[in-house]
Amino acid sequence: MTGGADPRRLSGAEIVVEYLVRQGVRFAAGIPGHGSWNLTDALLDRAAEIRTIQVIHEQSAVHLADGHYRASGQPILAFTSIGPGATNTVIGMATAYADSTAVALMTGSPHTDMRGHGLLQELERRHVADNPRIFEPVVKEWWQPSRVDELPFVLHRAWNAMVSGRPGPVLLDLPMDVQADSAEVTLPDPAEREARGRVRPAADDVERAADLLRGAKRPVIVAGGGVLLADASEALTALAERLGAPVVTTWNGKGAIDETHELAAYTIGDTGSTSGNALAASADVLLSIGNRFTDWSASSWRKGVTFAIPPTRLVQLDIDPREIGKNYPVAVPLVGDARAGVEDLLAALGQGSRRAYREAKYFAEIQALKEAWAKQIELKSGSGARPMTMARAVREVQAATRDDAIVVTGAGLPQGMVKQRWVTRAPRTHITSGGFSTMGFELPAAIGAQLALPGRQVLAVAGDGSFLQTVQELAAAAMLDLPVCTVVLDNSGWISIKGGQTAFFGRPAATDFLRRGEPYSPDFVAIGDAFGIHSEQVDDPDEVCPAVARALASGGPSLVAVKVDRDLAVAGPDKTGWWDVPVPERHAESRARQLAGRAEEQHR
Ligand SMILES: Cc1ncc(C[n+]2csc(CCOP(=O)(O)OP(=O)(O)O)c2C)c(N)n1
Repeated sequence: MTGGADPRRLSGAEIVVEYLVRQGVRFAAGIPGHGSWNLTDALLDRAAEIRTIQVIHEQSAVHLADGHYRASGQPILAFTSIGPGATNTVIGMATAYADSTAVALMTGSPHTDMRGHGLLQELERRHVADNPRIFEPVVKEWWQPSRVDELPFVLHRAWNAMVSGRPGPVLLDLPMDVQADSAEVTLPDPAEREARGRVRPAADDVERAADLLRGAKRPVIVAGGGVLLADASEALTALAERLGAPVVTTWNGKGAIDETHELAAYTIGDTGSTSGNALAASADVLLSIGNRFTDWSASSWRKGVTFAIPPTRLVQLDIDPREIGKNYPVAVPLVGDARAGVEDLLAALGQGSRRAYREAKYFAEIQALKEAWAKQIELKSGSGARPMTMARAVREVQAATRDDAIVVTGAGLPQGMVKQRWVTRAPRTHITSGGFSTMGFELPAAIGAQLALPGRQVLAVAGDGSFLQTVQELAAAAMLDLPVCTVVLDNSGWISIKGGQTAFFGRPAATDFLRRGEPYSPDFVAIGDAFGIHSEQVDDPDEVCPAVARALASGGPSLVAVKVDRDLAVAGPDKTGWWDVPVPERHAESRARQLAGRAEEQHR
């Protein structure tokens, strides 16, 4: 990397671009406008280093950057004009914030000397140039410099905030005159500014945690998204083997361990696995890593369903001290990086015969629980019924892919189905908007993942409702000619919502897509054709794998629409835990169930 010793005269936009080049950023995704003309002009001069990617909606620019980061660990830039373009990104930033992923967003802002006058799309009635405050709850930091010579400082501060500790999105709201003005500046050398190294938990805490784990009869490891963010999978697997502990995963933790490993006990929570929940709930010592115990993962904290803490004793490892003890009492807190913490635990535990656990009764129990779960999922996943189950469709889609293929999900039944039934072999190959569960995330995030890893198979697996929220990005994929394959699991409606509403309220409401009383779907093949990409429709379960294989072999963007069963009995993932949904008294039975469950919840 080049140093910043010599002062140079650069415009604000050039400073931004030069800094990004020094950080190794390879892409800038967005939609230009008045507010970012200077930036896109400066990007033209550095096109060899940073490629500008056109999306069709600004939400997608942020999802694309997010997908790039989740797949590769490398942040890129998303950019917009001022006002509506900027505001269009809020859902993307919220998605990144919920899941602690690094996204750099630059939005345009009014000229500093015109602030407050209502220039362009300025929001100024409460405070001048107020647009960024819309983002306040969903960014780690936001900056709005007023002078060009502030930029070198602002850039390294913002970058550091984005990637250090618990990562998160940051916003640079850059006035148009600041983008245009020039100054003599010395650009920071990133190497001299970055918070390098991994934060290690306190040594005495590590010793106490190791003692607890050493003495455990039923240890369980819960891996959250923090394991993947810290690239801790290898160490985690070694620790699991050292302890003979099964590894269960949250939505974002899926992929922390190869799911074909004998100690992988799958996902937890309400649409997790029976093995994951049974083991986590009966652990004597639970080691949680980079996991924030959300309601989805913890079955709304109902005791004994996914967790029972106490009597389980909790060792909680997290980079963010604010997560420690938030939802459960902690026996040993470990504040630190997931990989450093796991490596330190391994060192403290010392040598032990790695695979001796196979002799233990506990191991036999783990295997029995895994087998029972495998048998259970076979019912829907192995079904030959027509219309096909979504579970079968997911199995057939995976059958057409390589082990290192990346699957991206966003919301609804496909998100839960993939979590529950896709066999994830490697870290960063299961990408989902876990915390925010954002409809429309799949395709743009898949484009970002594909840009990051061109040699990989990348599939966006979406429901029809979710896909239609960002369908326009087929144009982005087409212009880039990327081989992203979108699989639409089409059940003519928001069927996850219908299922939930029916289960909890006894009747569905405005969730089917109907036309003249019949289930309605647009012609997805015609949509693919209209965008000029390979597209197919499949109704027969035996045809899904060949169709996806053809789509992947087409070498360009593709769309495979799969008709799946709408019948609620088979439509979704298996319910494996508990989810607290408030219902009114007029739905007496359902309310009684909710109140009974609530009485056992442990979050207060
Ligand atoms: C942007 C956004 N809006 C609303 C929701 C609430 N929501 C979650 S799943 C879902 C329906 C998803 O429908 P579809 O993608 O067709 O999948 P299905 O569940 O029908 O299989 C909705 C409305 C959400 N998660 N994100």
